[in-house]
Amino acid sequence: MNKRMNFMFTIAAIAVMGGALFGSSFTSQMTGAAFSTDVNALQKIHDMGGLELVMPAAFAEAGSCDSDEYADRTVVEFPLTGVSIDLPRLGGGTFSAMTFSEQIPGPTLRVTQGDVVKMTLTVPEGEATPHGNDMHASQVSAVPTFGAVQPGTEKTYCYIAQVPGVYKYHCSGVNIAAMDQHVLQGMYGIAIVDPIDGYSKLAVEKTQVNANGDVTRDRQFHSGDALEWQIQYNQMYLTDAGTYDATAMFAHQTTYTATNGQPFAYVPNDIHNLLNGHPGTNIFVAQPWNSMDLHQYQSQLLFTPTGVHNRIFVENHGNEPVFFHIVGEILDRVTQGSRVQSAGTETWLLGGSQNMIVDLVFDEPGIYALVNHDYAAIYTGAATIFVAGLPLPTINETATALGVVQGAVDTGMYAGVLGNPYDAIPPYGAQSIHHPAKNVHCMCSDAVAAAQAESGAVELWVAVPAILEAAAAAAEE
Ligand SMILES: [Cu+2]
Repeated sequence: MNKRMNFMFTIAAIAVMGGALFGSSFTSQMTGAAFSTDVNALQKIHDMGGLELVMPAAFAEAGSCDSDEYADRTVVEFPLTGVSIDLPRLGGGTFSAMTFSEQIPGPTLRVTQGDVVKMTLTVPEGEATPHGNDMHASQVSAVPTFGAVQPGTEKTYCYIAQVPGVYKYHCSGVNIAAMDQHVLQGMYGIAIVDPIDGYSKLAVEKTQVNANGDVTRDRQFHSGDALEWQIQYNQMYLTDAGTYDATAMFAHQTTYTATNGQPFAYVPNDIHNLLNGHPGTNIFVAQPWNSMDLHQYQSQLLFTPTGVHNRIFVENHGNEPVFFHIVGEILDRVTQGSRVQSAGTETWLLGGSQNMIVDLVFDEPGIYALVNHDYAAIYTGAATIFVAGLPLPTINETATALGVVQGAVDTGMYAGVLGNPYDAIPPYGAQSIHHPAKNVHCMCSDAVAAAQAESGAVELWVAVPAILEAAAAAAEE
């Protein structure tokens, strides 16, 4: 069996397993052929365009938005577009991305527990393939709700977000055929469901020496309000031409590990080199997206003050586990759904399609690397740099010389001057501490980047050279 045949067989086998799971009438037609190498039977599935399940008429109403249960609840609309575009890949060139609304990950939905989500997926005319949307925050019949939406059409379904937490949403492919390709090439995102009674205050474990000279516990409490982040992991499997490499996927041979759609999305770059007073000199070893010409794709840093409650929404969309660890820090609390799973822990494990909320306070100014502590993941893209406080003296001096340091000093972090990357920040909720500024950053089309700028995010590739030029001119006078 050649590679391509092997690939087609496996896809078909998965499709049939999915059918068995859904108890479809189609599965019974396939009994006996499902796991054989009967290519004719497999060809039949392919010709059918995946699983076109025959459902009883009553099921056709699943996910309807016309329900008495929805009266008196807040309805939150969540429109998405399923569209294929080319996006840049690490090391140059592009890859054949599949996206929700021209960005990877797709837009983040944020609702409060008990809200109704009204999700509409539009697939434009001319799109090469149908798409679907499986929202893990819902509890509805998967069939036909998550089924394929044909090009030139749209589909809406509704559900009540009953359980708080972080939830993946992802393309369900063409009735689950080619779902792997659609998700791994970019069709994924998250829904955040805030708890109806809010986020709890955070207890951080400390010790102190009391008046008698005894070392005692000194638990410190922070309010439920927090500076918030979103970090989503996935694998990328690419051929040299930038197309999806199914053979690599089945062998679990990761090309890159994407953090919010981009390997090494949050590490230093040209801008930080310039502000560090050494243009052209890397202040870190790994700076793979290192040119202001890369615009929204240039990597950025995550800035946070010390002593502040951070809340990180984490989702593992991928095929590999995530061993979530922050070098130099301890995770003060880990929550899944409405349950605290751990407090004061070094690393927390997320399997595929699993999520958590990490609460932590950075104690000392410095550089902290958030990693998937799987070495294959770290070196293929799962390294994210948090800069806590104002630990880079040269940047402080440069910013002072430019007259822009006050913003950093006032906020206790460089985001006061540089902003934090747009795509690392979820939509604000009732208990969000707002970031002082955002900068334009995403694995997205120019149109999405322009929309970020329009909403007030700073285009650093425009702003920083302008500031430096003005400073140089002022120095000459
Ligand atoms: Cu799709």
